[in-house]
Amino acid sequence: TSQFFDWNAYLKETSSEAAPAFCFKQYEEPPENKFEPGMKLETIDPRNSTSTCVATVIHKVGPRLRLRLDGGDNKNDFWRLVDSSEISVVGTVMEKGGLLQPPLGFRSNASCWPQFLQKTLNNARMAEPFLFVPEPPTPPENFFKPGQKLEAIDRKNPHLICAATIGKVEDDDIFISFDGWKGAFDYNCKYYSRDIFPVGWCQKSGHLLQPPGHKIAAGKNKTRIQGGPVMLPCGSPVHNSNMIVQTSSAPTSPQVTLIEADTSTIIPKLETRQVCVYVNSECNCGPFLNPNK
Ligand code: MLZ
Repeated sequence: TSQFFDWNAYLKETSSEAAPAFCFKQYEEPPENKFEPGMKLETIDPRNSTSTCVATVIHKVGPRLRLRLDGGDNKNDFWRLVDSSEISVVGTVMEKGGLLQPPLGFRSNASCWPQFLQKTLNNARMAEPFLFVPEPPTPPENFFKPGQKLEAIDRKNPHLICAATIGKVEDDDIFISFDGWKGAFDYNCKYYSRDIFPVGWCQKSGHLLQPPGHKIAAGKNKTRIQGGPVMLPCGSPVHNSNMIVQTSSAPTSPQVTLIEADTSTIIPKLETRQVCVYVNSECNCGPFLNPNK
């Protein structure tokens, strides 16, 4: 089970405790996900909460579904749990006397919507009612305490669930801070948010958990290396949009340390990890590095 983040060791290392499961609006056992890519369902348009739209399952990970609104674009996919109250069988809104609406940014003229809808639903594979799991109960009050650890969706990268800590707790609100990321991804939410999970949820549900980040202050040599050194051919462009490269100041050894690389966008399902890159000082460093450093 070495593929899983060792929460026990981390809790010890940080002398902290996990937020107890009863704090969360999640089932103790993550629900089964029997949806399949291609199936259609009804959901609230996340960018326009007054519209109920048709969506297609694009992908599934553990109890989560990646959804795309029919008639919309492919840049606004979003994720829902199989036990979300925001998804239902196609036909639900009509039963209640409502209508299926075009998504915000519907790709053609609004007058084409009825035709588009008919076409998208014709011969579609509908997600059957038994696939939808009722929403778990809401805990009676906010039981979270500052300092407790949890697993939380990174709302800027919603495919990721990461190690996090409860910050300020006030009334129904809690502050979620992501371990090792210097506040860049932190947010406030309700204690009954569906975006937060107890420690161990990812492992139980077969979802990847992002371990704490290791942002390193510039100029300090505090790199914690998870992966082994990677040898690159001389002059390799060790720079792309997913990497931050830091050169060491020692003039005799132009060592380059790649302090952060999100491999998830290059190789899906790999964790964000740190890699150390050594550049041969005898040769040309390529177009992306300053040879005088
Ligand atoms: N590669 C991205 C993702 C970071 C994810 C952090 N999650 C708390 C970045 O470095 O910005």
